[in-house]
Amino acid sequence: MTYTIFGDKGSGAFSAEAALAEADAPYEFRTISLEKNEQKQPAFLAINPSGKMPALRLPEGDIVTESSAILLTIADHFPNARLVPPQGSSQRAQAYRWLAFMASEIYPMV
Ligand SMILES: N[C@@H](CCC(=O)N[C@@H](CS)C(=O)NCC(=O)O)C(=O)O
Repeated sequence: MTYTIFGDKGSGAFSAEAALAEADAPYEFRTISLEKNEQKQPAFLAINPSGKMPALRLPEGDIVTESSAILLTIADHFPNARLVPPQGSSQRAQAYRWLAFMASEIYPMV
């Protein structure tokens, strides 16, 4: 069963790809060309109606969007990869803090 990332090279999809690679997860990368505005075409809007990448299709078929949700989902699916610090630890709280900060404050600037 494979994870599918929808994104483009040089886009924020890099974070999802890095997490899957770090977890040694099976995945494929489907290119949605920003240059060709493919993120606004019906085929991709059916995956993410907001027309933004990345989007992640889970092996069971569910779609996850929003980069921070995607990263936390991958961390949940591959606990042995230890992509986030242990549950309940202060380090985990700091990881959540920086993820939220990057998604809500940094990403919109980029
Ligand atoms: N809140 C979203 C933001 C995603 C986002 O802005 N992605 C950019 C590419 S890095 C995008 O799809 N831009 C195309 C557009 O807005 O038309 C997230 O964290 O995943």
